[in-house]
Parts: sequence; C-alpha cells; structure tokens
Amino acid sequence: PQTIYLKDYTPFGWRVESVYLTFRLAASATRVLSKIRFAPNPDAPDQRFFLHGENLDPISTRIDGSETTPRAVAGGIELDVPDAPFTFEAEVEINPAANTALEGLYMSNGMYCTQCEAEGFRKITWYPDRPDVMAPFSVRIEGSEPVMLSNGNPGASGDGFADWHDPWPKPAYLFALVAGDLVTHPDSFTTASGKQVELNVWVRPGDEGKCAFGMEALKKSMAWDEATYGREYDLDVFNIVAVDDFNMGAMENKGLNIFNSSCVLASPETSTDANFERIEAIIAHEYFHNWTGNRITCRDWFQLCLKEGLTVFRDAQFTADMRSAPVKRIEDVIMLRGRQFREDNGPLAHPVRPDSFVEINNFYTATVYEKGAELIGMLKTLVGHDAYYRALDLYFDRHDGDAATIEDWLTVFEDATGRDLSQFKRWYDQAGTPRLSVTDDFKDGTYILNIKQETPATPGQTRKAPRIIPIAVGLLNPNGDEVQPTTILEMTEAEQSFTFEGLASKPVPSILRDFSAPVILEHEVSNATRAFLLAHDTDPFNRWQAGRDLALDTLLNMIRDGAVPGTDYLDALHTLIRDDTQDPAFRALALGLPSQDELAQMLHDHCETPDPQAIWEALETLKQVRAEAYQDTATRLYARYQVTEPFAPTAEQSAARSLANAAMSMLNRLDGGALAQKQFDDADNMTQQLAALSALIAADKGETAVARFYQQWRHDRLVIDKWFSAQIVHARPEDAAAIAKTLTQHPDFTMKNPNRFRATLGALAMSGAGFHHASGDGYDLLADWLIKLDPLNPQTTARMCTAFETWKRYDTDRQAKIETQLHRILAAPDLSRDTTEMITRILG
Ligand code: HT7
Ligand code: ZN
Repeated sequence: PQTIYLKDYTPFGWRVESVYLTFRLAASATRVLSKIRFAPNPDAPDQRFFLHGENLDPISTRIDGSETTPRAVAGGIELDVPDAPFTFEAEVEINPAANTALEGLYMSNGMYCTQCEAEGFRKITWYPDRPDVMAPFSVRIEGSEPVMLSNGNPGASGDGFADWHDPWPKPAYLFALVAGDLVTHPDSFTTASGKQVELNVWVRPGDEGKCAFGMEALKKSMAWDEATYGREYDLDVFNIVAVDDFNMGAMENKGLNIFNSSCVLASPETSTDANFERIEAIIAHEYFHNWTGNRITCRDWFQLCLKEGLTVFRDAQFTADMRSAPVKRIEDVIMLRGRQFREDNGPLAHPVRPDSFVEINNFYTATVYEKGAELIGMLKTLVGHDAYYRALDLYFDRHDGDAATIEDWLTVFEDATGRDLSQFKRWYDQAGTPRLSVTDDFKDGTYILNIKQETPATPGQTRKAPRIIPIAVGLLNPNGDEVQPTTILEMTEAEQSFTFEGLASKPVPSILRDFSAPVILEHEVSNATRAFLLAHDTDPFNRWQAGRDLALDTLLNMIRDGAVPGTDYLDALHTLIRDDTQDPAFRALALGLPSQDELAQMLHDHCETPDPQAIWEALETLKQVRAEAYQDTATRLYARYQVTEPFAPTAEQSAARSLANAAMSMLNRLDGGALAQKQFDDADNMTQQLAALSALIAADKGETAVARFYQQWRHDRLVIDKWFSAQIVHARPEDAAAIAKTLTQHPDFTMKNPNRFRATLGALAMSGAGFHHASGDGYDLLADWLIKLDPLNPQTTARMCTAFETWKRYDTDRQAKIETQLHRILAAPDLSRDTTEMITRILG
C-alpha cells in the first residue's frame, strides 16, 4: 500500500463553486446524481482533474452537458476538462445494504445513514474528497422514508422528496444524509443575537424516552460556546440522529450530527452515571466542532489535531465547568496515561501531527486527540488566560472559512502574544512522552529544583530536541502551609535549575500541579512525604497523585517480592476516605487503583518483565487487605452516601453513588456477596444495578444475577452490551477467554454491530491477565475474530489490533504467542489496508 507524506501536499487544481446532489434511495441500488461546478484554482501547480471514487457503479458522466468517458485510475477517475470553469455531472449506483464497513452510505436497522470522515464520501460519488476542497451543497433526497435529512437548512419537501441547502462551504467529509422511520424529541434555542434555532434528537420509535438528557446537554453546549468563546450557531436547525451501527462515538456533520446510539441515548434505568457524563461530553464535543472543525477545517488529514485536539480541549473545559474541574482533570489524566502514554511508548508512537500515513483512519488516536488537547492546555498555561482567548478570537476572525494548518494556528498565537513558539512546535512534531527527572537542594533559605528532560526514541525518530515544558510548582512548609503558591516554571533546556529564595525551612515541593504537561515525572519521594501531600497539598490533582504514587509503590513492591501492603498507604488513604468534609467523588477516585496495564507499563519502564497474573493477584490482595482494614468505614460510607432523592444524573448524586459503590465492592469481599445481591435486587437505576452485577461476578456469585439481568434487558441493545462486557471484564483470568468464546456463540452476538463486537472482544482485550493468560487462548480468540471481521469492517478491526501493541513488554513465551497471531492475521487473504498497516507497525 502507498504511503502518503505531509511534505508532498499540493492544493487541488480546481475550486468547487457549488454541489447539487440527488439521491434516489433504494436499499441495494441507490442512484446518486451529482452536478458540480468547477473553476480553476490559481494557487495550484497544475490543473490535473482527478476525482476520488470507490465501489461506484458508473451510469453516466457529462462535462458541460456532453457525455464523456472517464479514465479509471487508482482510487478514482481522470478526465480531460476545459481550462475554464465547467460543470461536471455524473450518475452512479451504490449498494448501501451491502456496505458493512459503515463508511459512505449504509443501512443500519433499516435506516439509511452516512459516515464520510475521513474518506467515505468517495464511496458515494465521484468527488475531490479532500478537506481543503470546500463548497456549498444542495441536496435532494427522493424516497419513501418518513424522515429524510441532510446538512444545512430544510428546503422544499413533499410526497417522496426532501430538499436541503447548506450555505456554509464545507469539505465532503462533513456531508451527511439520514433517512428512515424516525421520531424526534424537539426543542429550540435562541442564540445570543436572538436567532431561533430548531433542535431535534431523532431516534427509532421506542427510544423517545431516552432523548431528554442529550437535548439538555446540547442546549447547555450552545450557551457555553457563546459565553466562553463568543461562538454562535449559524443555521436554522440543528439535528442529532442516533444510529445503532457506528464505528466510533459520533460525527460532527454540518447541522446533522450522527451519533452512535450509545453516545446519545440515556435514561436512569439503562445508563450509568459514567454514561451520562460521557454523553454530555460527546454532545458538547460534536457541537463545538461547528466552529473548530467545520467553519475552520483542516487543510489535509495530517492537521487532524488542529480540529480534534482543540475540540477535546474545549469539551474538557465544558465538563469542568458543568461538573467538578478537579474530578474531570483526574479522570482525563487516568485516561491519558492508560491510552496515550501506552501508545507513545510502543510501536504505534507517532507525533501529534504525523508526517506520513497509509490509512488515515488509523490516526484517529489518543495521541492526536488527547495529547493534542494537552498541547492546547500547555499553550494556554504558557500565554495565560486572557491572551489565550485573544488568540482564539484572532483565529476565528482570520481563518473562518479556511482549511488551516498547525502553522496557521501557532502563527495566530505568535501574533496575538508576541511569543516565539518555534520550540513549542516540537510538541507537534516529536513523538514520545518526555520524562522529567527531578532532584532538589536546600541551603541558606534557597531551594533549588534541578530538572532533566529526556524523551526516548520512537519509531523513525531516534533523537529528540528539548521541548518547552510548563511545569506548575507550589511549595509547602512542613506544617502544611503553602509558602509558594502555584508558579509556572518554563523549562526550555535539556537540564535546568529553578531557584526559590527566602525560605525559612526546606519546603515540600508539589510538582506538575494540575498535570501541567503530558510528561512522566520521576522524583524520589518518601512515602511519608506522599502521605503529607495527600493530606495537605492545595492542588487537588497533586493530592490525588500523591495517593496514586503511594498505591503504585505499594503494588510494585507486592508484585516484585510479595511484600505486604505498608501502613503508610493504608493509613493515609483511610484518613482521607473517612473525612466527610472531602468531596465524595475525590475520595472515590482516591480509592481507585492503577489498572493492570498501567502497572505492566511501569514495570516495563523499570526494565522489568511484567507478569500479568502476578499483577492481577497483587491487585486482588491489596483490595482484600483494604476491605479488611476499612470494613467499619466502608459500612458507614455505604449507609451515609445512599441517595434517597429520585435519580438525577448530577455530579453531586454521581459522586455519592461512586463512593457508596466503592464501599459496596469492599464489603462484597467480606460478606459473601450479600450486600451486592441486595443492591442488585433493589436497584432502580443502572449505576446501582451494574455495580452490583459486577461485584457479584467478581466474587463468583453472579450466576443468578447474570441470568436475571439478561431477562430484564434482552430487548435493549445498549444494556445487553454491558451484559456481554461485564461477564468478561470481571471474570477470573483463567476463565476470561473461555467466557468470551462462549459469548461469541450467544444468539445476540453479532460482528456486524461494532458496539457488540467491542463489548465482547474489546472487553477481552482490556481484561489484563485474562487476555494475557499464559495459555495464549485470549490472543488466539482475538486473532480469530479480527480475521473474521476484517473483510466486513476494516476500520473497527484495525483499531482493535491495538490490543497487541504492548507485546514487546512481555516474556518470551507470550511474545512468541502474540507474534504467531500477528503473522496469522497478516497472512489472511485480502487483508485490508487498515489492518495491514496496523499489524505491520505493531510488528515493528
Ligand atoms: N470527527 C469524528 C471522527 C471520525 C469518525 C466518527 C465516526 C465514525 C467514523 C469516524 N472516523 C473519524 C468524530 C469526532 O472526533 O468528533
Ligand atoms: Zn472530534
């Protein structure tokens, strides 16, 4: 397969002035008629006329009304065209019913829907399917579907047709069409300038009761973007549609966002608190793309982080404002370390702005999204709050309607602030997670922090230049008072010292507050100091981090030599969780433990070979020891944090439930499952029900609850996804692969639905010691199913190959077993470009 390089970018030879599309819908033979006005692009080096197209049945092609025969070339067609503006017309036939890849126009449960990002539009009709070609689209949909939607504002509609016009020039990846038997949950929003916008959440009949939360989230997002960034909505309608079969979470198509139903449908009975929080964030994310992605889009796919990093940053700001900022930050860092650090330290490491790819779908990664968002956060820290919003105003003013680049973005910041950001740009170009090692000195009232930065080699990049790193630091004196409030140290050298003067005694440093940079901090700190920081730090993130470091230290000692958990950790955590003046959500997070994968990564970082079974056992032992040590506290917390008011998906109620459920899972280890069974029996919401089910499965007492849960929810696909994954994730390691295998034979298992596939095989891949069981059964089963899924859905297959990305961490036996599976997948006949690229990179 061909590799595409950023350095080879050239603009398209033609501008598109207008696009008229007619869809004659038929499940297995949809006709797409296009009429596109092209004019020469004076900025392009040549006027070669190439249009993308894949799996299209050509019916006719005309230039300025005359029939013409295109030349078929790789990935599309070429035509001889006039060297002046002209009209291109084509008719093609496509087969949505046969489209299992879920890219382009496809059917989901009898509903027509599209997914065009990144390169799906070329499966709909001939077109310059690249993000720097922007045009206004007019669409006519002809068919008998009760509801027929496209981008922009509605035009005429009547028996068998509906017209849509989107006045805002957009790239083809933002095109969307939905048609089917849908019902709406309607509402409206009045923008700051007084414009009425009609809002709809469209769902299948029966799901009407699960739309209200999403609609509220949408209205909050619209108001927040006006208040925070001064960005108003720009069409008369905003439609959201829920679709069951979808490769990712949601898609920001102009005026017609399409959502994986798991990311929009919500009700207390069927959704957990975590689901509610995620849905609110994803609705906000897609809505915010209207300005950061749609009005200003990307020049080419190498610039993907321009829209994704910024939009993730914006949605995190939104969640922090709607809920608790420290809790959101801690959750995000847990996720960043679990997914992005893992990626950055393995064979799939790539820069936030990659410089080459084979299949762009493989670059919708934690690095582009989450690390991309961290870069925006660092920029904001470096330039300050006011300058950040000044720069954003300039960005919107200067680039509205553009397909922009990271250079454009950084130039805006340079122009708005006068800062030179050339060193900051390395964050976009260099892969790998920097490691900061810190030592300190104190003499005559002067405290010195010596910091070294180093970034390990990553594929294709052996040498790394030092980056500018904003390191937020505060100092506490030994009685717990803050003697130096948070200050930002700007590290620019490979090694640098920072001095604080006039101190009465040696302070305790609190370094990297609020996780001010996506780095690994290495600093020798005693457990007594960690306990001190857990009790006294004024920065909530670093308080949590101190507790996490204590837990890591305890666990690593247990894994390495079977040490018993020390009292430093147990006592410090106990003091915190007993303190009812502390936010219950914070206490629940402090009770959380590092994942099996994070521990494996830590051991690997210390040049030790992780044993997945030993990691699992250490975690189990620590959970048991904590349960025994905290029994009375857990009993009290469980009673104290029962929510007695009717269920509401608020941060406050969610915090109480998470602490009560953490207490329940401790007590579950001591009472033979009695409390969990009672909670399961009494639950009137999914948060309580699923927590109880998970606890029962983990205690090997889940048989009845598993059967009852299925009976209760067998008609709800999204709840049954939870049923599939809970049985695998909470299984004992030696059982996980066999249970997953049995579940793949369940009548409700289907590999055509990505949610169900992920709930089963994805759950296995995330099950730590279950997936990595020494038998190799987990590897074998996953490989079997990836081979089966690839011909149907390459995008989802390729993404799930990341389960194997950590293979070089493990012992030679496991490595050999995984390598065998990787070669088996690679040898599958007609393996997709997506999966071939992933496996090849993983093999290294
Ligand atoms: N911009 C979207 C990314 C995307 C996608 C979404 C659904 C299915 C396939 C997709 N390929 C790329 C989602 C987002 O970041 O908002
Ligand atoms: Zn996005």
